Amino acid sequence: MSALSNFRPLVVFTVDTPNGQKVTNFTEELKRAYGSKTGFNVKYRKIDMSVNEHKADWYLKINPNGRIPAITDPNRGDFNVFETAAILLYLEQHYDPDHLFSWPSTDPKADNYRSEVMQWMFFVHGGIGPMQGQANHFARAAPEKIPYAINRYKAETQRLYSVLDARLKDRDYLVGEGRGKFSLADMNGWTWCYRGPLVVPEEEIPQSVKAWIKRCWDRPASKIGMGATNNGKLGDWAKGAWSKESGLAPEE
Ligand SMILES: N[C@@H](CCC(=O)N[C@@H](CS)C(=O)NCC(=O)O)C(=O)O
Repeated sequence: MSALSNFRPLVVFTVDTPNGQKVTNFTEELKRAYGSKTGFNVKYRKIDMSVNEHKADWYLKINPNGRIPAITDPNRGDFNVFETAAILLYLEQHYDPDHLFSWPSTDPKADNYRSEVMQWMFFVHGGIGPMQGQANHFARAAPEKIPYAINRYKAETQRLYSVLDARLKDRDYLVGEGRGKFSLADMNGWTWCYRGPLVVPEEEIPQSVKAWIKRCWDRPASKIGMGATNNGKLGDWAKGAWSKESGLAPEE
Protein backbone atom coordinates (compact mmCIF):
# COMPACT_ATOMS: atom_id res chain seq x y z
CA MET A 1 0.00 0.00 0.00
CA SER A 2 1.20 3.50 -0.83
CA ALA A 3 2.21 5.79 2.02
CA LEU A 4 0.05 8.79 2.92
CA SER A 5 1.94 11.35 0.87
CA ASN A 6 2.05 9.44 -2.40
CA PHE A 7 -1.37 7.79 -2.41
CA ARG A 8 -3.04 8.27 -5.78
CA PRO A 9 -6.86 8.30 -5.87
CA LEU A 10 -8.47 5.18 -7.29
CA VAL A 11 -10.82 5.87 -10.18
CA VAL A 12 -14.32 4.41 -9.79
CA PHE A 13 -16.33 4.31 -13.02
CA THR A 14 -19.89 4.16 -11.86
CA VAL A 15 -23.52 5.22 -11.69
CA ASP A 16 -25.65 5.29 -8.51
CA THR A 17 -27.35 1.93 -9.13
CA PRO A 18 -27.48 -0.99 -6.64
CA ASN A 19 -24.30 -2.40 -8.16
CA GLY A 20 -22.49 0.92 -8.30
CA GLN A 21 -23.52 1.72 -4.73
CA LYS A 22 -22.00 -1.49 -3.35
CA VAL A 23 -18.61 -0.14 -4.37
CA THR A 24 -19.07 3.56 -3.59
CA ASN A 25 -20.41 2.73 -0.10
CA PHE A 26 -17.23 0.75 0.53
CA THR A 27 -14.92 3.43 -0.87
CA GLU A 28 -16.66 5.96 1.38
CA GLU A 29 -16.15 3.62 4.37
CA LEU A 30 -12.46 3.31 3.48
CA LYS A 31 -12.06 7.09 3.05
CA ARG A 32 -13.50 7.62 6.54
CA ALA A 33 -11.46 4.85 8.15
CA TYR A 34 -8.13 5.38 6.40
CA GLY A 35 -8.11 8.79 4.69
CA SER A 36 -5.99 10.44 7.37
CA LYS A 37 -3.89 7.33 7.95
CA THR A 38 -2.96 6.02 4.49
CA GLY A 39 -4.34 8.83 2.32
CA PHE A 40 -6.93 6.46 0.79
CA ASN A 41 -8.99 8.42 -1.70
CA VAL A 42 -11.04 7.94 -4.85
CA LYS A 43 -12.31 9.86 -7.85
CA TYR A 44 -15.82 9.07 -9.06
CA ARG A 45 -16.14 9.10 -12.83
CA LYS A 46 -19.82 8.99 -13.73
CA ILE A 47 -20.57 6.87 -16.77
CA ASP A 48 -23.21 8.31 -19.08
CA MET A 49 -25.35 5.31 -19.94
CA SER A 50 -27.72 7.44 -22.03
CA VAL A 51 -25.00 7.62 -24.68
CA ASN A 52 -23.77 4.05 -24.06
CA GLU A 53 -20.49 5.22 -22.62
CA HIS A 54 -20.21 1.85 -20.87
CA LYS A 55 -20.01 0.16 -24.30
CA ALA A 56 -17.30 2.49 -25.64
CA ASP A 57 -13.96 0.94 -26.65
CA TRP A 58 -11.97 2.82 -24.00
CA TYR A 59 -14.30 1.55 -21.26
CA LEU A 60 -14.37 -2.04 -22.54
CA LYS A 61 -10.59 -2.10 -21.99
CA ILE A 62 -11.34 -1.47 -18.30
CA ASN A 63 -14.49 -3.59 -18.03
CA PRO A 64 -14.81 -6.12 -20.88
CA ASN A 65 -18.39 -6.81 -19.71
CA GLY A 66 -19.47 -3.27 -20.63
CA ARG A 67 -21.31 -2.63 -17.38
CA ILE A 68 -20.77 -0.51 -14.33
CA PRO A 69 -19.00 -0.35 -11.94
CA ALA A 70 -15.27 -0.85 -12.54
CA ILE A 71 -12.16 0.59 -10.92
CA THR A 72 -8.64 1.54 -12.00
CA ASP A 73 -5.97 1.56 -9.32
CA PRO A 74 -3.05 3.90 -10.12
CA ASN A 75 -1.22 2.72 -6.97
CA ARG A 76 -0.92 -0.73 -8.51
CA GLY A 77 0.12 0.02 -12.07
CA ASP A 78 -3.34 1.12 -13.25
CA PHE A 79 -4.72 -2.31 -12.45
CA ASN A 80 -8.37 -2.65 -13.50
CA VAL A 81 -11.07 -4.60 -11.65
CA PHE A 82 -14.63 -5.30 -12.81
CA GLU A 83 -17.55 -7.21 -11.21
CA THR A 84 -18.78 -5.76 -7.92
CA ALA A 85 -17.95 -8.67 -5.63
CA ALA A 86 -14.42 -8.86 -7.09
CA ILE A 87 -14.00 -5.10 -6.61
CA LEU A 88 -15.06 -5.32 -2.95
CA LEU A 89 -12.64 -8.19 -2.33
CA TYR A 90 -9.83 -6.29 -4.07
CA LEU A 91 -10.43 -3.15 -2.03
CA GLU A 92 -10.50 -5.16 1.17
CA GLN A 93 -7.28 -7.01 0.32
CA HIS A 94 -5.30 -3.89 -0.53
CA TYR A 95 -6.91 -1.05 1.39
CA ASP A 96 -8.31 -2.41 4.66
CA PRO A 97 -5.08 -3.34 6.48
CA ASP A 98 -6.78 -3.24 9.90
CA HIS A 99 -9.49 -5.70 8.77
CA LEU A 100 -12.25 -3.34 9.82
CA PHE A 101 -14.60 -5.01 7.35
CA SER A 102 -13.22 -8.56 7.53
CA TRP A 103 -11.29 -10.67 10.05
CA PRO A 104 -7.50 -10.81 10.64
CA SER A 105 -5.80 -14.17 10.15
CA THR A 106 -4.95 -14.14 13.88
CA ASP A 107 -8.65 -14.71 14.56
CA PRO A 108 -9.04 -18.50 14.93
CA LYS A 109 -12.32 -18.32 13.02
CA ALA A 110 -11.01 -16.09 10.21
CA ASP A 111 -11.04 -18.83 7.54
CA ASN A 112 -14.61 -19.81 8.32
CA TYR A 113 -15.78 -16.21 8.39
CA ARG A 114 -14.08 -15.58 5.06
CA SER A 115 -15.88 -18.56 3.59
CA GLU A 116 -19.19 -17.32 5.02
CA VAL A 117 -18.57 -13.85 3.59
CA MET A 118 -17.98 -15.46 0.17
CA GLN A 119 -21.11 -17.60 0.53
CA TRP A 120 -23.31 -14.57 1.17
CA MET A 121 -21.55 -12.57 -1.52
CA PHE A 122 -22.12 -15.28 -4.11
CA PHE A 123 -25.71 -15.67 -2.93
CA VAL A 124 -26.37 -12.03 -3.74
CA HIS A 125 -24.14 -11.84 -6.81
CA GLY A 126 -25.78 -14.86 -8.47
CA GLY A 127 -29.24 -14.61 -6.88
CA ILE A 128 -30.68 -11.36 -5.59
CA GLY A 129 -28.89 -9.09 -8.09
CA PRO A 130 -29.91 -10.85 -11.30
CA MET A 131 -33.37 -11.99 -10.11
CA GLN A 132 -34.41 -8.66 -8.65
CA GLY A 133 -32.92 -6.92 -11.68
CA GLN A 134 -35.17 -8.99 -13.96
CA ALA A 135 -38.17 -8.47 -11.66
CA ASN A 136 -37.65 -4.73 -11.92
CA HIS A 137 -37.17 -4.90 -15.67
CA PHE A 138 -40.33 -6.89 -16.38
CA ALA A 139 -42.48 -4.93 -13.91
CA ARG A 140 -41.32 -1.43 -14.78
CA ALA A 141 -39.25 -1.21 -17.95
CA ALA A 142 -40.34 -3.90 -20.41
CA PRO A 143 -42.37 -2.50 -23.33
CA GLU A 144 -44.84 -5.37 -22.93
CA LYS A 145 -46.36 -6.51 -19.59
CA ILE A 146 -45.78 -10.26 -19.38
CA PRO A 147 -47.50 -11.58 -16.21
CA TYR A 148 -45.56 -14.86 -16.25
CA ALA A 149 -42.19 -13.07 -16.21
CA ILE A 150 -43.32 -10.43 -13.71
CA ASN A 151 -44.61 -13.08 -11.29
CA ARG A 152 -41.73 -15.47 -11.77
CA TYR A 153 -38.97 -12.95 -10.93
CA LYS A 154 -40.95 -11.27 -8.15
CA ALA A 155 -41.62 -14.66 -6.50
CA GLU A 156 -37.94 -15.61 -6.78
CA THR A 157 -36.90 -12.26 -5.26
CA GLN A 158 -39.30 -12.89 -2.37
CA ARG A 159 -37.92 -16.39 -1.90
CA LEU A 160 -34.37 -15.01 -1.75
CA TYR A 161 -35.49 -12.39 0.80
CA SER A 162 -36.91 -15.22 2.91
CA VAL A 163 -33.43 -16.81 2.92
CA LEU A 164 -32.01 -13.51 4.20
CA ASP A 165 -34.83 -13.35 6.74
CA ALA A 166 -33.94 -16.76 8.19
CA ARG A 167 -30.30 -15.67 8.54
CA LEU A 168 -31.02 -12.23 9.99
CA LYS A 169 -33.84 -13.14 12.42
CA ASP A 170 -31.48 -13.21 15.38
CA ARG A 171 -28.50 -11.26 14.04
CA ASP A 172 -27.60 -7.71 13.02
CA TYR A 173 -25.21 -8.63 10.20
CA LEU A 174 -24.74 -11.62 7.92
CA VAL A 175 -21.39 -12.89 9.22
CA GLY A 176 -19.46 -12.90 12.50
CA GLU A 177 -19.66 -13.88 16.14
CA GLY A 178 -22.92 -13.36 18.03
CA ARG A 179 -25.06 -10.83 16.21
CA GLY A 180 -22.35 -10.42 13.57
CA LYS A 181 -20.10 -7.64 12.32
CA PHE A 182 -20.68 -5.25 9.39
CA SER A 183 -18.58 -6.71 6.58
CA LEU A 184 -18.26 -7.11 2.82
CA ALA A 185 -21.13 -9.60 2.96
CA ASP A 186 -23.55 -6.86 4.06
CA MET A 187 -22.03 -4.24 1.79
CA ASN A 188 -22.53 -6.54 -1.20
CA GLY A 189 -26.22 -7.10 -0.47
CA TRP A 190 -28.13 -4.33 1.19
CA THR A 191 -28.10 -1.86 -1.73
CA TRP A 192 -30.20 -4.33 -3.73
CA CYS A 193 -32.64 -4.73 -0.86
CA TYR A 194 -32.83 -0.95 -0.50
CA ARG A 195 -34.44 -1.05 -3.97
CA GLY A 196 -36.74 -3.88 -2.77
CA PRO A 197 -40.01 -1.90 -2.71
CA LEU A 198 -39.70 -1.29 -6.44
CA VAL A 199 -40.63 -4.96 -6.93
CA VAL A 200 -41.93 -6.31 -3.59
CA PRO A 201 -44.45 -4.21 -1.59
CA GLU A 202 -42.81 -2.73 1.50
CA GLU A 203 -45.14 -4.60 3.87
CA GLU A 204 -44.09 -7.91 2.30
CA ILE A 205 -40.37 -7.32 2.91
CA PRO A 206 -39.46 -9.26 6.08
CA GLN A 207 -39.00 -7.15 9.22
CA SER A 208 -35.51 -8.55 9.84
CA VAL A 209 -34.44 -7.56 6.33
CA LYS A 210 -35.82 -4.05 6.76
CA ALA A 211 -34.00 -3.67 10.10
CA TRP A 212 -30.76 -4.84 8.44
CA ILE A 213 -31.16 -2.39 5.54
CA LYS A 214 -31.73 0.39 8.07
CA ARG A 215 -28.59 -0.49 10.02
CA CYS A 216 -26.55 -0.29 6.81
CA TRP A 217 -28.35 2.81 5.50
CA ASP A 218 -27.78 4.65 8.81
CA ARG A 219 -24.00 4.48 8.38
CA PRO A 220 -22.53 7.93 7.59
CA ALA A 221 -20.53 6.47 4.69
CA SER A 222 -23.71 5.12 3.09
CA LYS A 223 -25.30 8.55 3.13
CA ILE A 224 -22.55 9.73 0.75
CA GLY A 225 -21.85 6.47 -1.08
CA MET A 226 -25.45 5.94 -2.20
CA GLY A 227 -25.33 9.20 -4.17
CA ALA A 228 -21.61 9.28 -4.94
CA THR A 229 -22.01 10.66 -8.46
CA ASN A 230 -24.79 13.08 -7.49
CA ASN A 231 -23.37 15.09 -4.56
CA GLY A 232 -24.53 12.45 -2.08
CA LYS A 233 -28.17 12.67 -3.23
CA LEU A 234 -30.24 9.65 -4.21
CA GLY A 235 -31.91 9.68 -7.61
CA ASP A 236 -35.60 10.38 -8.18
CA TRP A 237 -36.41 6.66 -8.12
CA ALA A 238 -36.03 6.77 -4.31
CA LYS A 239 -38.80 9.33 -3.81
CA GLY A 240 -41.77 7.46 -2.39
CA ALA A 241 -40.09 4.05 -2.61
CA TRP A 242 -40.15 3.70 1.20
CA SER A 243 -42.79 5.00 3.62
CA LYS A 244 -41.78 7.69 6.14
CA GLU A 245 -42.42 5.21 9.02
CA SER A 246 -39.83 2.79 7.65
CA GLY A 247 -37.04 5.24 8.48
CA LEU A 248 -35.58 4.37 5.08
CA ALA A 249 -36.90 7.20 2.95
CA PRO A 250 -34.21 9.69 1.96
CA GLU A 251 -34.44 13.15 3.51
CA GLU A 252 -36.36 15.61 1.31
N1 LIG B 1 -22.41 -8.70 -12.42
C1 LIG B 1 -22.14 -7.30 -12.62
C2 LIG B 1 -23.43 -6.59 -12.92
C3 LIG B 1 -23.21 -5.14 -13.30
C4 LIG B 1 -24.46 -4.52 -13.87
O1 LIG B 1 -25.38 -5.23 -14.31
N2 LIG B 1 -24.52 -3.19 -13.87
C5 LIG B 1 -25.65 -2.51 -14.45
C6 LIG B 1 -26.06 -1.34 -13.58
S1 LIG B 1 -26.64 -1.87 -11.99
C7 LIG B 1 -25.28 -1.99 -15.83
O2 LIG B 1 -24.16 -1.61 -16.07
N3 LIG B 1 -26.26 -1.96 -16.73
C8 LIG B 1 -26.07 -1.41 -18.04
C9 LIG B 1 -26.29 -2.40 -19.14
O3 LIG B 1 -26.71 -3.53 -18.86
O4 LIG B 1 -26.06 -2.04 -20.28
C10 LIG B 1 -21.45 -6.75 -11.37
O5 LIG B 1 -21.72 -7.25 -10.27
O6 LIG B 1 -20.61 -5.82 -11.51
